[in-house]
Amino acid sequence: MKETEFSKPLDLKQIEVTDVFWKKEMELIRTEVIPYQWEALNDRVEGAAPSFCMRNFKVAGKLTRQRQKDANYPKSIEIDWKEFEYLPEKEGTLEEKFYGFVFQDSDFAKWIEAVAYSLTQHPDPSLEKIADEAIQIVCQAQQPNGYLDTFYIINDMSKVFTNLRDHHELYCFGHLTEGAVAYYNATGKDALLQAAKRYADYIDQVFGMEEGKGKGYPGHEIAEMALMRLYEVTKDEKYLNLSAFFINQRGQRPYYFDQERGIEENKTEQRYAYHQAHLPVREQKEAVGHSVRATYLYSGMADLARETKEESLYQACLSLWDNMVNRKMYITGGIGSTHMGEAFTYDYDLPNDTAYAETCASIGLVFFARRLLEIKANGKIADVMEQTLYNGVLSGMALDGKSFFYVNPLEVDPIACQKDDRKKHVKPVRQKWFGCACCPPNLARLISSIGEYAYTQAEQELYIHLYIGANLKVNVQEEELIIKIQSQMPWDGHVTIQVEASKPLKHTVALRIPGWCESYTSNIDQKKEIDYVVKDGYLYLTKEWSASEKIVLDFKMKPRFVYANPKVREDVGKVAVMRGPIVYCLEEVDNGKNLPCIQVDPNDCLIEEQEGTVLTEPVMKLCFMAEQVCTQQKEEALYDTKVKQYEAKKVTMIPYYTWANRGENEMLVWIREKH
Ligand code: FUB
Ligand code: ZN
Repeated sequence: MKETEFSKPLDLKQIEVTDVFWKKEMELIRTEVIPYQWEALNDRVEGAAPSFCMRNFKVAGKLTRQRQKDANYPKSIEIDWKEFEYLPEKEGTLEEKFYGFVFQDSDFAKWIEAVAYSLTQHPDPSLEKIADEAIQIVCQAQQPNGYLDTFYIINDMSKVFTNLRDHHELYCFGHLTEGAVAYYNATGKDALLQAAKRYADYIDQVFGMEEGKGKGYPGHEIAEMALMRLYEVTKDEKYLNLSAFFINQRGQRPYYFDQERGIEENKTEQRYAYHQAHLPVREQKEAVGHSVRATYLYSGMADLARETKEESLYQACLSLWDNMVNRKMYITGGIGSTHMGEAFTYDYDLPNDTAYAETCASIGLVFFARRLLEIKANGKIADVMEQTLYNGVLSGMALDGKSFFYVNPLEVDPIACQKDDRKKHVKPVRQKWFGCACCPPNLARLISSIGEYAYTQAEQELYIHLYIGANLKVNVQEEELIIKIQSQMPWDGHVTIQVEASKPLKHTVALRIPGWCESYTSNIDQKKEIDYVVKDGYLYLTKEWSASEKIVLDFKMKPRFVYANPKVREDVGKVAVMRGPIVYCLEEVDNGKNLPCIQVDPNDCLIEEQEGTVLTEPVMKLCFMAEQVCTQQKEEALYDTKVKQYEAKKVTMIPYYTWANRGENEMLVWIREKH
């Protein structure tokens, strides 16, 4: 790994997103998701599963104050711990009880993070006031020693950090820290950051290599990358070291998760892999276990590898990336093939109709991709990041921003979701909210910080990984380059980039050449003869920029049939359709029922591009002639020897992310191929 190739995301304050496509998504987050989520966090949404999140913080704050005033005030309440062992969701009625999942605190943390990003793009004093008040409520729950997790503050302080495997304290800490750093960066206000630091300092006293400290690590990762962010903003090496400790400790024998239970190693136990704790991280080559946990760990590993320039850790990240995206990823960027443990299964096992493909897992994949790009730009990694964003991530949210998918399948028959237990996790329509509301706020924080994924800066280069329209202020040799990007992605590959310098400035603009385009053209101020180098999927344009110059790029975008590796048993004899980064699907509302009865001959098929809408969303639809099995008028036998007849049928495909916005109906990504 070469330090000269390292880059970092631009500060969101340097970015003004102007992109038609992403601006609309960001506006949905700002105007729909953030206010709705605030109501949900306060249990004010009629008909939605209550969150209990802010309520838990208030109860914890009250207990913290009472315990400070009165040394004899009970430090625990009577609870049946068994109830929390594997099923953390608990209903109760008593005032001073904890409600919801053990990780309910993280709902606030993700919300405040999204608020922070949104404020950088759209200052909003009344939202900021609500956020400041919420932060106050959260900070009041903090213990004098810095501990801050409402589940244990309310239930029993004597048991803190006794169940790292299941109880998510370090997960909630991680989210809290990410939210705190984001809010500080956006507003300069540090109340939450100070709280996160105090909590981190306390954790640092409890865990570490030193004698007497615990040797544990998070059951659900995220603290690793959160601590790296805390280190970045505070420059306090304590946080870097703590992150490194958690990463290095994972998978060491004897297994901490056994030790904390006081049990012997169980050789047949799958749960080590579920937590990515089966091996020390540098020996891990295969993405295993719970897919969100995995991507969060790998993101933390990439952060650490970059910071410490450790080649072996970086190589482990690359192996895990390779296994994940080349053997375990749906074409949509979905990961996690089974709902059992929300997990990866085995190589090339990608069932379409029982897929889990949690929205959070795709988001985690995007986190990991960006971090790998920070270490070394590579077009193939950016391609996956783009494909995941436009498909598996965006499908998580309805076009109006009012409902969400947790699970993102590639084939749906609504009746199966009702009647087949193997598919009950698949919903044919998005839900307003979830008791376990991890995905919607995760979407909110990713979408509202999309600029951090599109552009990164190195000493000599500005990288444009995603063509998202924006005005950027880039610092170069203590001067400023203004870069104005205009693009119609994902519908059109024409991009213009205006570079403005108040005095001549030498810098490289590194432009990703999307893997999906067969050919492209580029020019500066209409001069075709430009000096550039192409490396690892990027076009490096180095020159002395002066006054105002315009780069024009044309990435040829046309529909294409895509085949899966034949080892993907589910997709043998089937094709998917893509255009640019967009994956397409058939929906019943356009094509009638029984979508698996449709077949297409990719070698004899002219795809017509049709500008249109799905509801009010402007999209490019694809239409072509296919065939469909003729169904007889009278009842057909379940099995017979009659050769089936096919009739011509014109079909319409819509972008995958727009499916299930027009009511409950069938959907299909992989279409049967006619030979
Ligand atoms: O455990 C916390 C979050 O809830 C996970 O990241 C999601 O997969 C969901 O299980
Ligand atoms: Zn989720």
